[in-house]
Amino acid sequence: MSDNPHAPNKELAEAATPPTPPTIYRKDYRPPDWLVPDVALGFDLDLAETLVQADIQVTRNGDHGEPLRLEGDGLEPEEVLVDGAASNDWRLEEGALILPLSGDAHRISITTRIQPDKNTQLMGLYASNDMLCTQCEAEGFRRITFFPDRPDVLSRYTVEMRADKERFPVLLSNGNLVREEALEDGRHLAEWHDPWPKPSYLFALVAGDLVANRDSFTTMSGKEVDLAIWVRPGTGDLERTGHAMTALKNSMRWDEERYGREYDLAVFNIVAVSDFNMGAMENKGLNIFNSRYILADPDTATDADFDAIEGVVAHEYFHNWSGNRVTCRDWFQLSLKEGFTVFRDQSFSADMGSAPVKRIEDVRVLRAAQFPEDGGPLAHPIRPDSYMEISNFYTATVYNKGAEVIRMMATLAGDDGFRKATDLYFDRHDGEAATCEDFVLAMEDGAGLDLTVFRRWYEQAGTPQVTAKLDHDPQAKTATLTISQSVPDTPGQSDKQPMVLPLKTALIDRATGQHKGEQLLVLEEAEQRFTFDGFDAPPALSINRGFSAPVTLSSGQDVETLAFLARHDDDSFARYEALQQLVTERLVSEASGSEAEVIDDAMLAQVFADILADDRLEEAMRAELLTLPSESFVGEQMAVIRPDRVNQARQAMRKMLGANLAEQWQQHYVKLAPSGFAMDGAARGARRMRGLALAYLVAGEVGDAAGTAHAHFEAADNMTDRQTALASLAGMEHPLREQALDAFYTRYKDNALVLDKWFSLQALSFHPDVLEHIAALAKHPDFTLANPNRVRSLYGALAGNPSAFHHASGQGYRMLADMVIALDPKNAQTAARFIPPLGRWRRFDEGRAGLMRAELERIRNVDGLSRDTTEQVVKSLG
Ligand code: 0A1
Ligand code: ZN
Repeated sequence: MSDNPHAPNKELAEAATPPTPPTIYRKDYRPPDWLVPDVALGFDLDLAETLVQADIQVTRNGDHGEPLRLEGDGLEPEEVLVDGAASNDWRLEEGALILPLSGDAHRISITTRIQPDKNTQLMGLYASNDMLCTQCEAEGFRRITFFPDRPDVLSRYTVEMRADKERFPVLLSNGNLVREEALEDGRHLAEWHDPWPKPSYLFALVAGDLVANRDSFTTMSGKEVDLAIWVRPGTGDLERTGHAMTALKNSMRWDEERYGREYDLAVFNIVAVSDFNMGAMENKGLNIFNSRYILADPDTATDADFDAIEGVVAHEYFHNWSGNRVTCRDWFQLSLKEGFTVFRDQSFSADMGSAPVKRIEDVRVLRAAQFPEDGGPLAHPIRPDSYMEISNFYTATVYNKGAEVIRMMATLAGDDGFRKATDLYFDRHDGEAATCEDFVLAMEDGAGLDLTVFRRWYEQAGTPQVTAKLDHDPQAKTATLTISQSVPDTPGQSDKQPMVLPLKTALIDRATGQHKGEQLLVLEEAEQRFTFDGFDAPPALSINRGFSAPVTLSSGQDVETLAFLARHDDDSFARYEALQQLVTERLVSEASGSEAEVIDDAMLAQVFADILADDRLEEAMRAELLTLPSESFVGEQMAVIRPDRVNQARQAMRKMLGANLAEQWQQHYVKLAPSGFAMDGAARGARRMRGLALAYLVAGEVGDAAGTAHAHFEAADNMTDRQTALASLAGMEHPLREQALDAFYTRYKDNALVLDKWFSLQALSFHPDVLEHIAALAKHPDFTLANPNRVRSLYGALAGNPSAFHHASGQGYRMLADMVIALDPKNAQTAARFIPPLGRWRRFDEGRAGLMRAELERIRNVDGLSRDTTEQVVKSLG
């Protein structure tokens, strides 16, 4: 404190801003001082109190005199033994236990006591529906016992679990079950051993009253694997595990066929839990899932839910090799396992269903979640250079852009080269904690590539902006393509280098709709020219086909050319893209009042009509093509986002298309009416297209729209149809709205996952009173901050509904901030995930930007704000 009487104001202001957590840098990585080859854990499990005994063998790693540092978070050791003798020669430092050791190898035994049912953070050991389960990635293991909780310390685990047999009849951990015994006082014991050395973040246990869907799988070398998916008894959940089991077996076979990777234990267990911060977790041999990614039947889950389950089950299974057998050296390398595994699950889903549709969906997700992140205050490279809280880096950049980076390498390598490279990567690093650089080296050595320049994808954040211009020379009969790129500045990074961009390209003859073959153009410089011979007339440019590079591309082609591509491009992604571009340019121009030349109503309706009449199209692809870009995506294309104007323009376009093409929508609606329920691709495609037709009929106010939607709702024999109809009704000012919502609630009030949908679809609606609805839902007896799925169902939808969130009153921002402040002390990880929408404030008009900033500042000033939320808020304020 200063003595100067005039100074306190500034000092008070400084004192009032809570401290910023320290930053951890990638460049500071040092190998661990101590290794832990073997771990024996003993648990006396109970909801209120669990006793943990950890016996760890430690060995000095290299020649140094550093003490043993065992991380801890909220733990007090009850007893510390060194080689069996009690020790007092230890201290706690920032929660960690520091223990000086004289020799090079010791056995350390530590007893801790934890309270699972008080663990609202859902990290470490916690209770969910009277079941005990764990979540250790990234740094949850240190909430269970003191340990070198970092991914480059790999240990063999033996786990002895003891618990009351009646309340916890099922005891699961990683690896294989080696012993089961009855104990006194109604207790029992199970011992598990995992022969594969693993980092502590892959440790897991589950104890509870559970039932299993059991199956088996024979691996490519003929080994039998017992499979089980565990759920709560008496809930109807067991009957909802069939799809996940099929997905698991398909994943196991696919990884053998496509990557030569075989499963490596005699059992594979999956447990579904209701309270989970993320989607699922790949713990060795014991995957733990958010129940929404396991449970499905046609009555309670949509076709999209079925797809998500297939993808997440595959994702977690594929981690057994890309993540577990080869793990990460440190958390900066997270994309090593996540980007690669997302790429693997995307390829799997593409093989299981329609590859072109899957590609469009993956790009939609990337554009909705990752592009805004890359263009905002939280932008970071796929391999970040620093963090305050690692939980904040499970991002769309690390996952989805990371997958795009792997995809580009796969494109450059070709199928055979890529397989050689992944074989080399797995063989070279099996049992190791590797780096992104190791992966790139394996790509270079295995596929014979030089990725020197390509490595910039790991270093530079920001979405490259690409411009392509096609010039035609009628004399020389050549077409010349000039492509240029620039990578925008992002926090802490400016003056960036050009990236390597593999751009699949075709030049399409406008008369025949044909081209002479797709070419892979690889752009490496800021600007490059490519000349093509043999063009009497200017061709149409089909570029970045299949979205071969994750960039924003403007080709400056006129409306006629884009409309031609939307009708004729033989690459479905490029076809989709052409129509998206036509629509987006029109909406942006309307919302920003620009004079640009854009498609008019008649021409747009004609393109839609032609696509509606194109009988070569699969229904799922037709629906994909005819789905308008989201309000958020359109807003992102504006210099200053005007959410209300985007909403008006988009709604007007839906109405115009609905009304002008009423007959065609009606025809499809009738033609696609099912004769019975089916789950095959064609039936699902038809459901989707019919749902889209309904949405356009409603938007166009064709006939009795509410009556049609309500009839659809009433007739539905599956959740896809029911939800589509209810989403339309939820946006209407009509008595049938309440009637349908009430009916849905009454029918599903005991199914938490379906109730989540009930919350979401009301909060996502186009209803004029949506904000009041959300405020009322936040007070609904079924709303709770204790369950992350429920929080996301309401507040994720609020943040995802621009009309509600960006309401000019600022009420949307306030509601979100109120929730973050209430949730942060209970569950920091989940709370912090709601900051990025507020962090987008710079992109909006002054009024909204000010209101958003004010909410960030209000959150920032909360006493005792978590490290998770502080990091996101501080960076968002900039
Ligand atoms: N590795 C998991 C994601 C995950 C990360 C952190 C968690 O903590 C709550 C949970 C899961 C995956 O990629 O599926
Ligand atoms: Zn993952």
